[in-house]
Amino acid sequence: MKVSYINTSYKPQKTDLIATFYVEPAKGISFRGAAEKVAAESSVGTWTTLTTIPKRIEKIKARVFRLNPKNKTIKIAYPIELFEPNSAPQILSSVAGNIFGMKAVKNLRLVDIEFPEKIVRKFKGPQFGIKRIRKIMKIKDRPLLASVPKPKVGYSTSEYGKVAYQIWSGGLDFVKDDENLTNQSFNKFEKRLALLMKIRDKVEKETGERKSYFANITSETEEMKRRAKLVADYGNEYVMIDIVTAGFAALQTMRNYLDDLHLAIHAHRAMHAVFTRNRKHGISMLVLAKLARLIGVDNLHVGTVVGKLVSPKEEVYQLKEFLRSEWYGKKKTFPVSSGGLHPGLLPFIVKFFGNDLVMQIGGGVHGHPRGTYYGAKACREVLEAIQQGISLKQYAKTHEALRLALEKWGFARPR
Ligand code: CAP
Ligand code: MG
Repeated sequence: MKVSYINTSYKPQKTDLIATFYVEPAKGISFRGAAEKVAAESSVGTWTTLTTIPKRIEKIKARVFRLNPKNKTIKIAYPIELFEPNSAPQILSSVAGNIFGMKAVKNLRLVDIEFPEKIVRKFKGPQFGIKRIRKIMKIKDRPLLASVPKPKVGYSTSEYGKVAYQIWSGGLDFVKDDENLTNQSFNKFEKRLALLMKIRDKVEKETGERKSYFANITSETEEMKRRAKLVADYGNEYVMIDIVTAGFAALQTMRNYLDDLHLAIHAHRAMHAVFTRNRKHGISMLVLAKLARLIGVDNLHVGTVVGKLVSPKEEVYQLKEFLRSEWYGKKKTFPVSSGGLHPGLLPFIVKFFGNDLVMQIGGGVHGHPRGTYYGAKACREVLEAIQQGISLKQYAKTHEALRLALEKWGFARPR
């Protein structure tokens, strides 16, 4: 019995999940044929007609309701009954599962998912959001600043502590563990946490400013829970999770677990470029950002446009707009701009993003000719100059840290 999946007169229901795909059919397969197969394989069908088909199929099958052969995009409506509405893994196994491996497509990219309100409300979303984070950090309206000690892995715990002291006392708000720094033999998680919390207290006293730590708890989920508990016991505000390598089920578990610990999530997206970078195949960063905010991260890395990692302007624009948009009552997520930034590039970033932003500057702080403290100071001096409407060149005349940073990097965009 043949089930058909293309119905261009279908009007999507309010409760449907709508996916937009870029589809390049394989040789010998028509665009419609490929669209039909994507809808079948991502909902109820398989490669051949079947002898028995339950009546329910007509109700819950996916429907291709829009086809645009010119720009090779299709829109598919998925009835909500196809999903376990609060399971990110199951939703992805449907609309982002087998279809990428089908021989019927040469390339396939999941460009966007429009989640129905009924599904969005099943997820927690960010625990704090931009407004509450600003209150906690006592930072009213300027961008927030972070730095990762570099080299990204290699410092002993005590060496790491020294760099952290310079980051915080130089004027930055957050010290961030790098994505692959977790619990190495030479820098154990618990020791690093204990030391940084002591240093954080010292610098808060010295500067009168709130300081916090994106402690990378990424690990097997039970271990992440244990580490999160330790972070909460010290009264730190954040944990950091590499959400792609940890996985969406783990992120959901941790989002639930962190509720009682009142810990915000800084989401690192290491490994995302495996599937987001190729504009013809994979899953867009917008879909990843929607899943991250849906499950509930407070900060999410979104790229820089001008830094060392590929992050196209229109993509970063779309991400920052979504993360800070009204979305069925979900709190707003801080976009994090990071990757090849240095003081000379910060004015572009602030202009592009506005103030509701976390900027992470690693090499651009620790490569400062006078070292980390001055690198951190130079970043704060940039924000002062922007606040006062003074050009960096002008401000550098009376601010040594900034002058030396501009001397080394100028306004160069790294490759
Ligand atoms: C940046 C970084 C971040 C990248 C991640 C790094 O360091 O710590 O992980 O920004 O990319 O390890 O490269 P630098 P994205 O500041 O020294 O470049 O933010 O695009 O997810
Ligand atoms: Mg990193």
